[in-house]
Amino acid sequence: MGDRASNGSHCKKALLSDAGLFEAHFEELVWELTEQDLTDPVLRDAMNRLKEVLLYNAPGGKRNRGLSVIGSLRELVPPTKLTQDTVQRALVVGWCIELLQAFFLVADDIMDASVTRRGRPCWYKKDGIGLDAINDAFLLEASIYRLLRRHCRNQPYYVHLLELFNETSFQTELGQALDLMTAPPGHFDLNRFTMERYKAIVKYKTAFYSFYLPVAAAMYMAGIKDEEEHRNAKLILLEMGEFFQIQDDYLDCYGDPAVTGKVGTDIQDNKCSWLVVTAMEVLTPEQRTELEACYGRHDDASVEKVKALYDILEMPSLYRKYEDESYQRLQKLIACHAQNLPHAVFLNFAKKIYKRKK
Ligand code: DMA
Ligand code: MG
Ligand code: MG
Ligand code: MG
Repeated sequence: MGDRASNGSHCKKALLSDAGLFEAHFEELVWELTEQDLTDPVLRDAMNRLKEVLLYNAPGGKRNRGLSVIGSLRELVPPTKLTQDTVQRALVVGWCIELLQAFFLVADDIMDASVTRRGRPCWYKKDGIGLDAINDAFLLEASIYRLLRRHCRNQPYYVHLLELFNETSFQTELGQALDLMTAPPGHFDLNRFTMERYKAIVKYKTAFYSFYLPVAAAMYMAGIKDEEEHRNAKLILLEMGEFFQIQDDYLDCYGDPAVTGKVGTDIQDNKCSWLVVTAMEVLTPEQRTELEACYGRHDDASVEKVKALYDILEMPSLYRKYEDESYQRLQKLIACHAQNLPHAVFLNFAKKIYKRKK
């Protein structure tokens, strides 16, 4: 198995799109992580477990985050300067972001008591897994740093990437902390659902890791370290990230589980979702009393009452209005703040998320 990079596979890979290349690379990374170096025979069972965890939890997503590392790098570096090795490394860094996402999702599904993810049972819901999934999440996180070390250790941007992944993980964990403490089970006080709180939660739990991280990684790989450039990119990307989570919240209630791959839990979980925060802004006092009596409850009748109220308040049309406004805002931000960075870095990303159904 040691000699995988045969000429044959290189020829085949030359014909693949970035998405195809990205996909094709995964198996090799799993092999590296589980078979190549830690060969102590006493670890065999643990390594088999890691392999199973990687195969179940890393693939199967939309890949927006992972693919945008190579996508952004192609906008930042002229094709003649983009070596085969650099492309390979961008694919690895992209997979590191997908692993970070898998790490967060395995834990998030336990904390949110979710049932399905990507059209299959959540990992912790699988027979015989349960809370052992907590350690599996740690393994997914550790895998990131093993890959970065193996593939990028000699690159001038290695320390930048390490700091970026560390900082972004911390920001996401702070966001998850805010998300969880704003959804205390059994507390039915709607006052905590403010737009200000909402924006803080989504900026930290979603926007940094989903939007700034992949583009910032590509910028460091392209040798762009300037703080002002990063600040500008962040401004645009965090706006996109906020909208992305608003979509996620909308789809939690209005999405088709057959398309999103997950069944919503935000109402039952008492979450500070965009829907409840926006509803709070337009409710009558009577409707507010009704919402307070049903939100955060697990029985189907209560959940249905909340959904009926959302329909009466015309949340789908408020959402579509918000989507249009957000898109306009984003175009302006790109025009004003992209400065030296190619607009395509941001526009490519925007194209993938606006009007999404999953
Ligand atoms: C997701 O928030 C945030 C992270 C860091 C995983 P969420 O719980 O709304 O996500 P999902 O709807 O995918 O469970
Ligand atoms: Mg969740
Ligand atoms: Mg969550
Ligand atoms: Mg959600």
